[in-house]
Amino acid sequence: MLIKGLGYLGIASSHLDDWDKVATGILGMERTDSSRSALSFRMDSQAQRLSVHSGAKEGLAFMGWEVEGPVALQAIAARIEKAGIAVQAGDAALRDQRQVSDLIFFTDPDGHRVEVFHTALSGPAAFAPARPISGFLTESLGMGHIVLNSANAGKMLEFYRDVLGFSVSDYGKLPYQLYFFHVNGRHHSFALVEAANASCHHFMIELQALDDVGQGYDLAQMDEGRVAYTLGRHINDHMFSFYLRSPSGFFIEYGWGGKIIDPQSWKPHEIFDGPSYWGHDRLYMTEPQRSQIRAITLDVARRGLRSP
Ligand code: MBD
Ligand code: FE
Repeated sequence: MLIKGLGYLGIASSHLDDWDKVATGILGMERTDSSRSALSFRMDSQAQRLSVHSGAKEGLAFMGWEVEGPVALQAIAARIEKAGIAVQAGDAALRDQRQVSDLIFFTDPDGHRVEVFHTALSGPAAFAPARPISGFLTESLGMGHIVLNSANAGKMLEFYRDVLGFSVSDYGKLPYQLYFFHVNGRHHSFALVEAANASCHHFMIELQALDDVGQGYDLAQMDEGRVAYTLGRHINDHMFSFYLRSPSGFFIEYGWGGKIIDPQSWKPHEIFDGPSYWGHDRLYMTEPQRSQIRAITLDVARRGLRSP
């Protein structure tokens, strides 16, 4: 696999103060220098994992996917160009903004800005979380996962699988199409959900301890309207998590205990049993929508399904 992980994410927002409060106060990320009219957050030894800059177009601004080095960066650029998509090289100013040695960027079939980089710079000191969490699970697994809504899920699937080389982990067809992809041992680093419009559904960051998630849940619950999905556990990646509403409207999944797969032997398969073994009640939905999903989850429980 040329791409080896989700390296960083960028958000455009007109709510920088809220982003600062959520990212540090609830998530426990470390805010670094914010003198560039943008907020920058660390999650580990890497200098920057999440950046939020002020912008009118609220939402996901870019994804940064990591490759091993300059040879892999050239190889992926050639594949993207061969697929008929224009690729641009990042200049010195962009390399500095992203804190990477080199990068390219282009637009995916849904119009999302995608960056591919090699060699993220390390921060000047050890990672210092803003609240006492045990830390984030990153390293060879990348920053976490990102899930995109798409009205073009078929086209997006072809691009990410056949051009970028992501591997399908599993997929669901009903009630709507869902595709999960891996690029390393994390069950999924990327997923597509069939929807009316292209946007970010959520990104997930994974904690090293279950109690980090529980303590984050307590903090999120003190913030009226912040919790979007209650605690629950996913069927495919076994993630124990809750979701909060980010200041940009999309969700952030805060998880622990996600499944690690062996990419060499993994075979993609269809999934049928809804998203969760239990929990993940979508507090933001209308009662009829919630009860429909609750019925699926209660049926899963009645059949005794659980993480092995
Ligand atoms: C996930 O991580 C997820 O976010 C959804 C919606 C379903 C399965 C696993
Ligand atoms: Fe998720």
